[in-house]
Amino acid sequence: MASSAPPFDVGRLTHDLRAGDRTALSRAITLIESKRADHRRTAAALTQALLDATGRAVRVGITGAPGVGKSTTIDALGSMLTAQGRKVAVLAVDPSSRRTGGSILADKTRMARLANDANAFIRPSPASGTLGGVAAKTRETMLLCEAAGYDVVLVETVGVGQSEIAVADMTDFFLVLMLPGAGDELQGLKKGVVELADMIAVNKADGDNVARAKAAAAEYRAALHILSPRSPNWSPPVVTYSALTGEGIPELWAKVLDHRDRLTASGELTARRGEQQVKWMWAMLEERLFAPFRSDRTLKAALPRIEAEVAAGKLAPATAVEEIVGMLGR
Ligand SMILES: Nc1nc2c(ncn2[C@@H]2O[C@H](COP(=O)(O)OP(=O)(O)OP(=O)(O)O)[C@@H](O)[C@H]2O)c(=O)[nH]1
Ligand SMILES: [Mg+2]
Repeated sequence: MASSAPPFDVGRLTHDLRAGDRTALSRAITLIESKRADHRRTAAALTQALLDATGRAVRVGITGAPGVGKSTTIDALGSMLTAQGRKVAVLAVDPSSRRTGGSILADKTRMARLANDANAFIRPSPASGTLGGVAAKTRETMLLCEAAGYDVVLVETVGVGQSEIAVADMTDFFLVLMLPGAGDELQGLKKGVVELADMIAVNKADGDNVARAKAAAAEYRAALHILSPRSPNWSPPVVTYSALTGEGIPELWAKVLDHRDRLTASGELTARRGEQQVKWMWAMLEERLFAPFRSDRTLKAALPRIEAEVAAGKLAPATAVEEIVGMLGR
Protein backbone atom coordinates (compact mmCIF):
# COMPACT_ATOMS: atom_id res chain seq x y z
CA MET A 1 0.00 0.00 0.00
CA ALA A 2 1.44 3.37 -0.97
CA SER A 3 1.62 5.77 1.94
CA SER A 4 -0.40 8.26 -0.09
CA ALA A 5 -3.43 5.94 -0.03
CA PRO A 6 -6.32 7.24 2.05
CA PRO A 7 -6.47 5.87 5.61
CA PHE A 8 -8.74 2.91 6.19
CA ASP A 9 -12.08 3.85 7.75
CA VAL A 10 -13.00 0.73 9.72
CA GLY A 11 -16.62 1.78 10.28
CA ARG A 12 -17.23 2.42 6.61
CA LEU A 13 -15.32 -0.67 5.52
CA THR A 14 -17.26 -2.86 7.97
CA HIS A 15 -20.54 -1.48 6.69
CA ASP A 16 -19.75 -1.87 2.98
CA LEU A 17 -18.22 -5.28 3.47
CA ARG A 18 -21.26 -6.60 5.32
CA ALA A 19 -23.35 -5.35 2.39
CA GLY A 20 -21.29 -7.62 0.13
CA ASP A 21 -19.45 -4.85 -1.69
CA ARG A 22 -16.58 -6.44 -3.65
CA THR A 23 -14.44 -3.31 -3.69
CA ALA A 24 -14.70 -3.10 0.09
CA LEU A 25 -13.77 -6.78 0.31
CA SER A 26 -10.69 -6.31 -1.88
CA ARG A 27 -9.70 -3.26 0.12
CA ALA A 28 -10.12 -5.10 3.40
CA ILE A 29 -7.95 -7.96 2.11
CA THR A 30 -5.26 -5.45 1.09
CA LEU A 31 -5.38 -4.15 4.65
CA ILE A 32 -5.11 -7.67 6.09
CA GLU A 33 -2.13 -8.43 3.85
CA SER A 34 -0.29 -5.21 4.70
CA LYS A 35 2.84 -5.53 6.80
CA ARG A 36 2.59 -2.03 8.29
CA ALA A 37 2.12 -2.01 12.06
CA ASP A 38 -0.70 0.58 11.95
CA HIS A 39 -2.48 -1.44 9.25
CA ARG A 40 -2.11 -4.56 11.34
CA ARG A 41 -3.87 -2.86 14.24
CA THR A 42 -6.63 -1.59 11.95
CA ALA A 43 -6.95 -5.07 10.44
CA ALA A 44 -7.34 -6.62 13.88
CA ALA A 45 -10.04 -4.06 14.71
CA LEU A 46 -11.79 -4.90 11.44
CA THR A 47 -11.80 -8.68 11.99
CA GLN A 48 -13.02 -8.15 15.55
CA ALA A 49 -15.85 -5.91 14.29
CA LEU A 50 -16.88 -8.54 11.75
CA LEU A 51 -16.56 -11.57 13.99
CA ASP A 52 -20.31 -12.05 14.48
CA ALA A 53 -20.77 -12.27 10.70
CA THR A 54 -18.17 -15.01 10.24
CA GLY A 55 -18.32 -18.78 10.51
CA ARG A 56 -21.36 -19.40 8.32
CA ALA A 57 -19.63 -20.76 5.24
CA VAL A 58 -18.96 -24.32 4.23
CA ARG A 59 -15.15 -24.29 4.28
CA VAL A 60 -13.48 -26.78 1.97
CA GLY A 61 -9.74 -27.31 1.57
CA ILE A 62 -8.59 -28.77 -1.74
CA THR A 63 -5.19 -30.26 -2.43
CA GLY A 64 -3.51 -32.40 -5.05
CA ALA A 65 -0.33 -32.64 -7.08
CA PRO A 66 0.34 -30.06 -9.81
CA GLY A 67 -1.82 -30.83 -12.83
CA VAL A 68 -4.31 -33.03 -10.98
CA GLY A 69 -7.03 -30.57 -11.90
CA LYS A 70 -7.56 -28.40 -8.83
CA SER A 71 -8.36 -25.26 -10.79
CA THR A 72 -10.60 -27.09 -13.26
CA THR A 73 -12.41 -28.75 -10.35
CA ILE A 74 -12.91 -25.48 -8.53
CA ASP A 75 -14.28 -23.93 -11.72
CA ALA A 76 -16.76 -26.76 -12.27
CA LEU A 77 -17.79 -27.09 -8.64
CA GLY A 78 -17.91 -23.35 -8.04
CA SER A 79 -20.07 -22.68 -11.09
CA MET A 80 -22.47 -25.42 -10.07
CA LEU A 81 -22.78 -23.82 -6.64
CA THR A 82 -23.30 -20.26 -7.88
CA ALA A 83 -25.98 -21.63 -10.23
CA GLN A 84 -27.67 -22.96 -7.08
CA GLY A 85 -27.64 -19.44 -5.65
CA ARG A 86 -24.58 -19.77 -3.48
CA LYS A 87 -21.78 -17.23 -3.26
CA VAL A 88 -18.37 -18.84 -3.65
CA ALA A 89 -14.98 -17.52 -2.55
CA VAL A 90 -11.81 -19.16 -3.87
CA LEU A 91 -8.60 -18.63 -1.92
CA ALA A 92 -5.18 -20.23 -2.10
CA VAL A 93 -2.26 -21.01 0.17
CA ASP A 94 0.96 -21.28 -1.77
CA PRO A 95 4.02 -19.99 0.06
CA SER A 96 6.37 -21.01 -2.76
CA SER A 97 7.31 -18.53 -5.43
CA ARG A 98 5.69 -20.87 -7.95
CA ARG A 99 2.66 -18.67 -8.32
CA THR A 100 4.08 -15.72 -10.19
CA GLY A 101 1.95 -13.23 -12.09
CA GLY A 102 1.90 -15.57 -15.06
CA SER A 103 0.39 -18.51 -13.29
CA ILE A 104 -2.25 -16.38 -11.59
CA LEU A 105 -3.32 -15.52 -15.10
CA ALA A 106 -3.13 -19.17 -16.08
CA ASP A 107 -5.29 -20.00 -13.08
CA LYS A 108 -7.86 -17.44 -14.09
CA THR A 109 -8.08 -18.97 -17.53
CA ARG A 110 -8.47 -22.42 -15.94
CA MET A 111 -11.26 -20.89 -13.89
CA ALA A 112 -12.77 -18.99 -16.78
CA ARG A 113 -16.38 -19.46 -15.72
CA LEU A 114 -15.85 -18.47 -12.11
CA ALA A 115 -13.56 -15.58 -12.99
CA ASN A 116 -16.50 -13.96 -14.78
CA ASP A 117 -19.14 -14.95 -12.26
CA ALA A 118 -20.63 -12.11 -10.19
CA ASN A 119 -21.26 -14.57 -7.34
CA ALA A 120 -17.69 -15.79 -7.19
CA PHE A 121 -14.66 -14.10 -5.71
CA ILE A 122 -11.18 -15.39 -6.55
CA ARG A 123 -8.15 -14.28 -4.59
CA PRO A 124 -4.70 -15.72 -5.26
CA SER A 125 -2.36 -16.71 -2.45
CA PRO A 126 -0.70 -13.86 -0.56
CA ALA A 127 2.52 -13.45 -2.48
CA SER A 128 5.33 -13.94 -0.04
CA GLY A 129 6.43 -14.73 3.45
CA THR A 130 6.61 -17.75 5.68
CA LEU A 131 3.97 -20.46 5.44
CA GLY A 132 2.67 -19.32 8.82
CA GLY A 133 2.30 -15.76 7.57
CA VAL A 134 0.70 -16.72 4.26
CA ALA A 135 -1.74 -19.14 5.91
CA ALA A 136 -2.70 -16.64 8.61
CA LYS A 137 -3.55 -14.06 5.98
CA THR A 138 -5.58 -16.56 3.99
CA ARG A 139 -7.51 -17.47 7.09
CA GLU A 140 -8.28 -13.84 7.88
CA THR A 141 -9.31 -13.37 4.25
CA MET A 142 -11.67 -16.30 4.59
CA LEU A 143 -13.35 -14.56 7.54
CA LEU A 144 -13.72 -11.37 5.51
CA CYS A 145 -15.32 -13.34 2.66
CA GLU A 146 -17.78 -14.89 5.09
CA ALA A 147 -18.69 -11.48 6.46
CA ALA A 148 -19.26 -10.35 2.87
CA GLY A 149 -21.83 -13.12 2.43
CA TYR A 150 -19.82 -15.86 0.72
CA ASP A 151 -21.31 -19.10 1.97
CA VAL A 152 -18.86 -21.50 0.38
CA VAL A 153 -15.10 -20.97 0.74
CA LEU A 154 -12.78 -23.17 -1.32
CA VAL A 155 -9.14 -23.00 -0.25
CA GLU A 156 -6.68 -24.49 -2.72
CA THR A 157 -3.18 -25.57 -1.88
CA VAL A 158 -0.45 -27.43 -3.72
CA GLY A 159 0.16 -30.99 -2.76
CA VAL A 160 3.37 -30.37 -0.88
CA GLY A 161 4.24 -30.39 2.77
CA GLN A 162 3.07 -28.23 5.57
CA SER A 163 0.70 -26.05 3.58
CA GLU A 164 -1.79 -28.92 3.53
CA ILE A 165 -1.86 -29.08 7.30
CA ALA A 166 -2.38 -25.33 7.45
CA VAL A 167 -5.32 -25.56 5.04
CA ALA A 168 -6.83 -28.56 6.82
CA ASP A 169 -6.61 -26.49 10.00
CA MET A 170 -8.69 -23.66 8.55
CA THR A 171 -11.38 -25.71 6.82
CA ASP A 172 -14.20 -28.11 7.75
CA PHE A 173 -13.62 -30.58 4.97
CA PHE A 174 -10.33 -31.54 3.39
CA LEU A 175 -10.55 -32.87 -0.14
CA VAL A 176 -7.57 -34.71 -1.64
CA LEU A 177 -7.55 -34.98 -5.42
CA MET A 178 -5.74 -37.82 -7.15
CA LEU A 179 -4.99 -38.92 -10.70
CA PRO A 180 -5.95 -42.22 -12.26
CA GLY A 181 -2.30 -43.27 -12.28
CA ALA A 182 -1.01 -46.62 -13.48
CA GLY A 183 0.30 -48.59 -10.56
CA ASP A 184 1.83 -45.71 -8.63
CA GLU A 185 -1.37 -44.77 -6.80
CA LEU A 186 -0.23 -45.97 -3.44
CA GLN A 187 3.17 -44.46 -3.88
CA GLY A 188 1.62 -41.05 -4.34
CA LEU A 189 -0.48 -41.63 -1.28
CA LYS A 190 1.46 -39.75 1.31
CA LYS A 191 0.38 -41.00 4.69
CA GLY A 192 0.28 -37.57 6.31
CA VAL A 193 -2.02 -36.17 3.66
CA VAL A 194 -4.34 -39.14 3.65
CA GLU A 195 -4.73 -38.88 7.38
CA LEU A 196 -6.04 -35.37 6.85
CA ALA A 197 -8.39 -36.36 4.03
CA ASP A 198 -12.15 -36.25 4.54
CA MET A 199 -12.50 -37.57 1.01
CA ILE A 200 -10.26 -38.76 -1.80
CA ALA A 201 -11.54 -37.91 -5.27
CA VAL A 202 -9.94 -39.40 -8.36
CA ASN A 203 -10.25 -36.82 -11.14
CA LYS A 204 -10.12 -37.24 -14.92
CA ALA A 205 -12.45 -40.24 -14.88
CA ASP A 206 -13.41 -39.62 -18.49
CA GLY A 207 -12.70 -41.19 -21.89
CA ASP A 208 -10.04 -43.87 -21.75
CA ASN A 209 -9.32 -43.09 -18.12
CA VAL A 210 -12.56 -44.36 -16.57
CA ALA A 211 -11.40 -47.90 -15.85
CA ARG A 212 -8.04 -46.75 -14.49
CA ALA A 213 -9.75 -44.18 -12.28
CA LYS A 214 -12.04 -46.84 -10.84
CA ALA A 215 -9.09 -49.16 -10.21
CA ALA A 216 -7.20 -46.35 -8.46
CA ALA A 217 -10.26 -45.59 -6.33
CA ALA A 218 -10.47 -49.21 -5.25
CA GLU A 219 -6.83 -49.14 -4.18
CA TYR A 220 -7.33 -45.95 -2.18
CA ARG A 221 -10.40 -47.45 -0.53
CA ALA A 222 -8.35 -50.43 0.59
CA ALA A 223 -5.57 -48.17 1.82
CA LEU A 224 -7.94 -45.90 3.76
CA HIS A 225 -9.42 -48.92 5.42
CA ILE A 226 -6.30 -49.58 7.43
CA LEU A 227 -5.92 -45.99 8.66
CA SER A 228 -7.84 -44.76 11.64
CA PRO A 229 -10.23 -42.05 10.45
CA ARG A 230 -9.82 -38.44 11.46
CA SER A 231 -13.35 -38.27 12.84
CA PRO A 232 -15.41 -40.81 14.77
CA ASN A 233 -18.45 -39.59 12.80
CA TRP A 234 -17.09 -39.92 9.29
CA SER A 235 -15.34 -42.55 7.19
CA PRO A 236 -13.62 -40.80 4.29
CA PRO A 237 -15.15 -41.98 1.01
CA VAL A 238 -13.30 -42.40 -2.27
CA VAL A 239 -15.06 -41.18 -5.40
CA THR A 240 -14.25 -40.75 -9.08
CA TYR A 241 -15.32 -37.78 -11.19
CA SER A 242 -14.40 -35.63 -14.15
CA ALA A 243 -13.86 -31.92 -13.71
CA LEU A 244 -13.80 -31.66 -17.50
CA THR A 245 -17.24 -33.13 -18.18
CA GLY A 246 -18.70 -32.31 -14.78
CA GLU A 247 -19.70 -35.92 -14.22
CA GLY A 248 -19.63 -36.80 -10.55
CA ILE A 249 -19.35 -33.20 -9.35
CA PRO A 250 -22.89 -33.08 -7.84
CA GLU A 251 -22.20 -36.37 -6.02
CA LEU A 252 -18.88 -35.01 -4.78
CA TRP A 253 -20.62 -31.97 -3.30
CA ALA A 254 -23.34 -34.16 -1.79
CA LYS A 255 -20.62 -35.90 0.23
CA VAL A 256 -19.38 -32.56 1.54
CA LEU A 257 -22.91 -31.70 2.70
CA ASP A 258 -23.43 -35.14 4.19
CA HIS A 259 -20.21 -34.72 6.17
CA ARG A 260 -21.38 -31.32 7.33
CA ASP A 261 -24.74 -32.69 8.49
CA ARG A 262 -23.12 -35.48 10.45
CA LEU A 263 -20.51 -33.32 12.13
CA THR A 264 -23.09 -30.67 12.93
CA ALA A 265 -25.44 -33.22 14.49
CA SER A 266 -22.69 -34.73 16.63
CA GLY A 267 -21.36 -31.33 17.73
CA GLU A 268 -18.00 -32.13 16.20
CA LEU A 269 -18.09 -29.21 13.76
CA THR A 270 -18.40 -26.64 16.54
CA ALA A 271 -15.73 -28.39 18.59
CA ARG A 272 -13.36 -28.63 15.62
CA ARG A 273 -13.78 -24.96 14.78
CA GLY A 274 -13.19 -23.95 18.38
CA GLU A 275 -9.96 -25.93 18.46
CA GLN A 276 -8.95 -24.39 15.15
CA GLN A 277 -9.49 -20.88 16.49
CA VAL A 278 -7.26 -21.52 19.48
CA LYS A 279 -4.63 -23.15 17.27
CA TRP A 280 -4.70 -20.12 15.03
CA MET A 281 -4.28 -17.78 17.94
CA TRP A 282 -1.08 -19.58 18.91
CA ALA A 283 0.12 -19.74 15.31
CA MET A 284 -0.37 -16.01 14.88
CA LEU A 285 1.31 -15.28 18.17
CA GLU A 286 4.27 -17.42 17.20
CA GLU A 287 4.45 -15.68 13.86
CA ARG A 288 4.41 -12.30 15.60
CA LEU A 289 6.99 -13.25 18.22
CA PHE A 290 9.34 -14.60 15.60
CA ALA A 291 8.96 -11.59 13.30
CA PRO A 292 12.07 -9.82 14.70
CA PHE A 293 14.19 -12.78 13.59
CA ARG A 294 13.21 -11.94 10.03
CA SER A 295 13.11 -8.15 10.21
CA ASP A 296 15.65 -6.97 12.83
CA ARG A 297 18.91 -6.37 10.94
CA THR A 298 21.20 -6.44 13.96
CA LEU A 299 19.67 -9.65 15.18
CA LYS A 300 19.78 -11.25 11.73
CA ALA A 301 23.43 -10.28 11.39
CA ALA A 302 24.35 -11.66 14.81
CA LEU A 303 22.61 -15.02 14.54
CA PRO A 304 25.11 -16.79 12.22
CA ARG A 305 27.95 -15.87 14.59
CA ILE A 306 26.02 -17.05 17.64
CA GLU A 307 25.09 -20.28 15.88
CA ALA A 308 28.71 -20.89 14.86
CA GLU A 309 29.92 -20.31 18.41
CA VAL A 310 27.30 -22.70 19.77
CA ALA A 311 28.25 -25.31 17.17
CA ALA A 312 31.97 -24.92 18.01
CA GLY A 313 31.29 -25.37 21.70
CA LYS A 314 32.50 -21.87 22.54
CA LEU A 315 29.13 -20.60 23.65
CA ALA A 316 26.69 -22.56 25.81
CA PRO A 317 23.20 -22.75 24.25
CA ALA A 318 21.77 -21.22 27.42
CA THR A 319 24.16 -18.25 27.19
CA ALA A 320 23.27 -17.85 23.51
CA VAL A 321 19.58 -17.73 24.39
CA GLU A 322 20.27 -15.04 27.00
CA GLU A 323 22.17 -13.02 24.41
CA ILE A 324 19.42 -13.35 21.77
CA VAL A 325 16.64 -12.50 24.20
CA GLY A 326 18.69 -9.53 25.34
CA MET A 327 18.86 -8.30 21.75
CA LEU A 328 15.10 -8.81 21.33
CA GLY A 329 14.41 -6.70 24.38
CA ARG A 330 16.51 -3.75 23.24
N1 LIG B 1 -9.29 -35.36 -19.21
C1 LIG B 1 -9.35 -34.50 -18.21
N2 LIG B 1 -8.46 -33.51 -18.07
C2 LIG B 1 -8.59 -32.67 -17.03
C3 LIG B 1 -9.61 -32.82 -16.06
N3 LIG B 1 -9.45 -31.85 -15.13
C4 LIG B 1 -8.38 -31.13 -15.50
N4 LIG B 1 -7.85 -31.61 -16.65
C5 LIG B 1 -6.68 -31.07 -17.37
O1 LIG B 1 -5.53 -31.21 -16.59
C6 LIG B 1 -4.67 -30.10 -16.74
C7 LIG B 1 -4.35 -29.47 -15.40
O2 LIG B 1 -5.55 -28.94 -14.84
P1 LIG B 1 -5.53 -27.78 -13.73
O3 LIG B 1 -6.94 -27.59 -13.31
O4 LIG B 1 -4.80 -26.61 -14.21
O5 LIG B 1 -4.69 -28.49 -12.60
P2 LIG B 1 -4.16 -27.87 -11.22
O6 LIG B 1 -4.19 -28.99 -10.24
O7 LIG B 1 -4.91 -26.65 -10.88
O8 LIG B 1 -2.67 -27.54 -11.60
P3 LIG B 1 -1.66 -26.54 -10.84
O9 LIG B 1 -2.40 -25.28 -10.52
O10 LIG B 1 -0.56 -26.34 -11.82
O11 LIG B 1 -1.20 -27.26 -9.61
C8 LIG B 1 -5.37 -29.16 -17.70
O12 LIG B 1 -4.87 -29.36 -18.98
C9 LIG B 1 -6.82 -29.59 -17.61
O13 LIG B 1 -7.54 -29.32 -18.78
C10 LIG B 1 -10.55 -33.90 -16.23
O14 LIG B 1 -11.48 -34.10 -15.46
N5 LIG B 1 -10.36 -34.70 -17.31
MG1 LIG C 1 -4.25 -24.65 -10.50
